[in-house]
Amino acid sequence: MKFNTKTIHGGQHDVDPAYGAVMPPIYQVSTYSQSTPGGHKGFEYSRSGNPTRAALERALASIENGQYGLAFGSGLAAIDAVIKTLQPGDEVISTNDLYGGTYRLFTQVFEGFGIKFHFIGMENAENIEDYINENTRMIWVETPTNPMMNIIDIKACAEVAKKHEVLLAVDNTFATPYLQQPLDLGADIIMHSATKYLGGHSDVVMGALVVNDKALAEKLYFIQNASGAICGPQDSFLMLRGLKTLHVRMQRHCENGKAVAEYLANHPKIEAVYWPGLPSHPNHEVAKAQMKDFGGMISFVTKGNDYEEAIKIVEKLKVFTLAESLGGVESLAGHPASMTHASIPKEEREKTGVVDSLIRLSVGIEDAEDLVADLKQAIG
Ligand code: P1T
Repeated sequence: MKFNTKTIHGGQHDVDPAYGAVMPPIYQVSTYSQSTPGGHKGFEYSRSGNPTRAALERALASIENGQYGLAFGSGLAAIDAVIKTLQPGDEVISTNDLYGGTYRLFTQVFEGFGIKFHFIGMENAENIEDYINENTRMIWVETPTNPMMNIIDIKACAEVAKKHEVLLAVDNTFATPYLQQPLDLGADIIMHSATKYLGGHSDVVMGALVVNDKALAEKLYFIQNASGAICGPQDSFLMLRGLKTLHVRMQRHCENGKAVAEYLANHPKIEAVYWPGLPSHPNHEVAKAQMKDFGGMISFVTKGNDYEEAIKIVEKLKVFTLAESLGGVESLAGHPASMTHASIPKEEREKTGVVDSLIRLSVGIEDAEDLVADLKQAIG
């Protein structure tokens, strides 16, 4: 099956043996009858497994070209499960530009349990080798990064990971499998904040993992069940509904992203535009090689790096809504320094470019002309 068919049919055979419904029913149930202890029909308790969630988990595995999918109550719950496969004393090498909540989970929760994180620039994958030692267990990559839109060469990272026998985990939230498929490029774990493009309608908070290795899948399933950070059947249904239009939504996000990025790049008041589709982007060639297109996430700074001006712009926008999150059909604007990345100390975030005047756009699927006109009236 090709990708656009998989988003609709992947893992969705025979979802309703009783009546042949084409969407899986919402099994709003916590428990299942047993004829004798252990004598059940595949499900015994909904933390351990639920038919609606199972249909979603098969769909997630299918669109990422993986064998096993797991769905969680949020993206951070999915990351939490991955890091719980490690032990005190283990080390992780992570992208230095990443979602503020991931940084907070790593530094303020897991460092307290004795796991060490190195945050480094990975645009050159050879940098990673400098930080590998006998305690290294995992490389954590976000690409494109949030919010600076750096592109990291997944294949090159996978080669380093294989050479040193450590796992490579890729947060594929910004790209989605429509644009890049990290397992095919050699990654071991794909993670998603499914809240974003996979759901696509700003109505569900959810996380996802996809892996190919059976032993790793079993470890993650054990943690999913033991720690219990699952998503409910209603949210699983909404996520499945969202997934079915992922490819058509992504195509429009990319088209509108291009129109907005080009408008901003030619604006005399704009200092820098971070979008991997611009030939001036420092990792444009890697993006061209590993991504099908360049997505709808764009960050920019105005000339003079003026905090007050950035705040005025986001307040003036009318079609773009000032809000956290991204990846929905509606366009959003955010101010990372005070919103999504406020949990990263100022001196740390400024090292990677997350300055007080940075604005992040999640370009939706409205008419591009309206989006550009909105930016025009807000920037002046
Ligand atoms: O919000 P949650 O579903 O728990 O996912 C966390 C997360 C993980 N990874 C990336 C790349 C993310 O962007 C996020 C969440 N990000 C936002 C809420 C945001 O506005 O950037």
